[in-house]
Amino acid sequence: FDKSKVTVFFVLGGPGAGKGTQCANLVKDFGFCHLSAGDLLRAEQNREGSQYGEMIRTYIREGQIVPMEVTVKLLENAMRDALAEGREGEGWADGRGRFLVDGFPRKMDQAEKFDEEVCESSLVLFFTTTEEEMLKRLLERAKTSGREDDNEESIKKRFRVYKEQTMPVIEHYSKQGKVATIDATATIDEVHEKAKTVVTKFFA
Ligand code: UP5
Ligand code: MG
Repeated sequence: FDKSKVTVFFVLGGPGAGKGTQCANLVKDFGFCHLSAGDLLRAEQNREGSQYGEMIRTYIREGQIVPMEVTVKLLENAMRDALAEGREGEGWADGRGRFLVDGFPRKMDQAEKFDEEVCESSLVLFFTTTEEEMLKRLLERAKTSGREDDNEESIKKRFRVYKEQTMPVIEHYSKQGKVATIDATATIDEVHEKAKTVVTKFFA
């Protein structure tokens, strides 16, 4: 697809920081197309005939990052489909499809590949809160989520991978001046207001 026709925001933050929740809110405000890398991987894991199903399941349970080729391809396909169907950005005014790419890139190799082969992001929304708060949220969600990685053991592994592999990605984009840090230690509505302000400024 034509890179000049899309605006991509990456959405990062630790496990349970509230990325998915806030993306859903921003979709309503700004007509983004929301693509969660984790959701795309879980869908691929469950897709009949997928050659990657078992591999994805193992990586996710261990909190490890699935080899980037798989995830980048899933995202690229999802973006192409959304553009073809006109799902990107109802209500967008600047003539460019708006995408929130949630939970990606979480490792430097993914970031480099996506920037080179798909497109460069315009902004990184970075939601931060304490590990204690994230653990509390994830254990609460575990009661109903059915996610195989919402258990204390997997969560601890996800925290470690986040610190070791994803924080360098955030530092990398910080140096490019692309990161907007949003304190996510507040109610969902309060965090939403902060995120909305950041995005409004960007489009102004
Ligand atoms: N909640 C949200 N905001 C709240 C607030 N302000 N106050 C109180 N509660 C709040 O929120 C989590 C829970 O907290 C919910 O119950 C919510 O109601 C509540 P959510 O919005 O779901 O948080 P989110 O940050 O999206 O958490 P998630 O668990 O999705 O984050 P992860 O980054 O861990 O998960 P993801 O799905 O992105 O990735 C899962 C796995 O996939 C990875 O560990 C990895 O193995 C794999 N993966 C890759 O390999 N490659 C990729 O590129 C991406 C993923
Ligand atoms: Mg999520």
